[in-house]
Amino acid sequence: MQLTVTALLGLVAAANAHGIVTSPATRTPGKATEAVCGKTMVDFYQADNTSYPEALFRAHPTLGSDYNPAKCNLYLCRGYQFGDNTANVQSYKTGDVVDMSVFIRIPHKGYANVSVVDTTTNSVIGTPLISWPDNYAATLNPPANQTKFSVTIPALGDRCTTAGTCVLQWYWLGQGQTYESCVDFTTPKSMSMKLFKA
Ligand SMILES: *[C@@H]1O[C@H](CO)[C@@H](O)[C@H](O)[C@H]1NC(C)=O
Ligand SMILES: *[C@@H]1O[C@H](CO)[C@@H](O)[C@H](O)[C@H]1NC(C)=O
Ligand SMILES: *[C@@H]1O[C@H](CO)[C@@H](O)[C@H](O)[C@H]1NC(C)=O
Ligand SMILES: [Cu+2]
Repeated sequence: MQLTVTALLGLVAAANAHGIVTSPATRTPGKATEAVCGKTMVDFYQADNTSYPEALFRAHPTLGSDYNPAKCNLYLCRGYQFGDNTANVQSYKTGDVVDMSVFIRIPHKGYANVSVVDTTTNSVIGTPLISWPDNYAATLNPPANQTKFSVTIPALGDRCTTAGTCVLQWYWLGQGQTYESCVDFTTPKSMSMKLFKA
């Protein structure tokens, strides 16, 4: 059987990549991501959405002039931009329990967590909502509670009222490979106390 070079590269990429959040819906790359991360990056993740930046750089040591590292942080939501994901914004409120599912294709013992991240500053708001300090995805069939779990939305004040600002980010670092998946969400604006006094 004849395999084209492209098909072979596809197989290698598929065999190399290991994880993604499958539910709730996570950011995917499109035109807005291409505008700041470049076409090579978008093609790479569209071919295998479980891949990771270390593999991207191994395959493409220089990403080309359409990659703008000042605007494309490959370690925040894999670099995927909100502009491609405006139709996938969840509405949560403090105390909501969010069920999450993760697909792990290949194990890599490491640590992982899910945090609320302010994407404008790439900073974690508060502390991780759940974390696995040292034994995440260590075996081919990891404990069910590493791939199906829930997190509770904390009090966020008014920091997450604008779509695109806040994500629930799943972050996994296993054997030098970093994986992120981001769920965009908003919480409602808190009512001003003045409303009650009037
Ligand atoms: C990832 O890619 C697979 C295969 O193309 C597709 O079935 C799946 O829906 C994608 N998942 C996400 C979260 O984009
Ligand atoms: C996850 O499940 C394992 C057993 O498979 C158990 O030992 C562990 O305590 C559970 N962890 C949590 C956080 O529930
Ligand atoms: C979450 O885990 C990643 C690695 O998996 C780590 O780099 C990061 O510091 C952790 N975040 C927090 C807030 O602990
Ligand atoms: Cu690996």
